Amino acid sequence: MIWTLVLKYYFQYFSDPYTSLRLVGGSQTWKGRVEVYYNSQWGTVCDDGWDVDDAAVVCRQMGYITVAAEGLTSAHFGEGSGPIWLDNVECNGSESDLAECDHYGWGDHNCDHEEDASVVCNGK
Ligand SMILES: [Ca+2]
Ligand SMILES: [Ca+2]
Ligand SMILES: [Ca+2]
Repeated sequence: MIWTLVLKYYFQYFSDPYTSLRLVGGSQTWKGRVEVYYNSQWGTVCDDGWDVDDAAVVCRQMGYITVAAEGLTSAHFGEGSGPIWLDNVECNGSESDLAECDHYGWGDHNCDHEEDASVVCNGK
């Protein structure tokens, strides 16, 4: 019984390679290019289908308020490098984690870095 619980927590916390988000290239901490840490590597999000609902999830996940969250396209805060982890992200806006939203699958995309997605959260 206890081992079932231990295993459950082990898999919950250590087997999920998705860990966190950061915003890069903005003049304030609450805006920038969205970068996702997955499989020990920072990567970007493609702008295909990127909209305010997706931006709201990023802002909420990072602890910013989501009113007036904006999703920006076409590498608004500059192009990232490394893998493009997410494409065609479809959040309904209420998810607590970007990884809960529908998308093509980690690393599966038809984009390049000039399509990197960004957000502007509404300050703190
Ligand atoms: Ca695009
Ligand atoms: Ca979307
Ligand atoms: Ca796409």
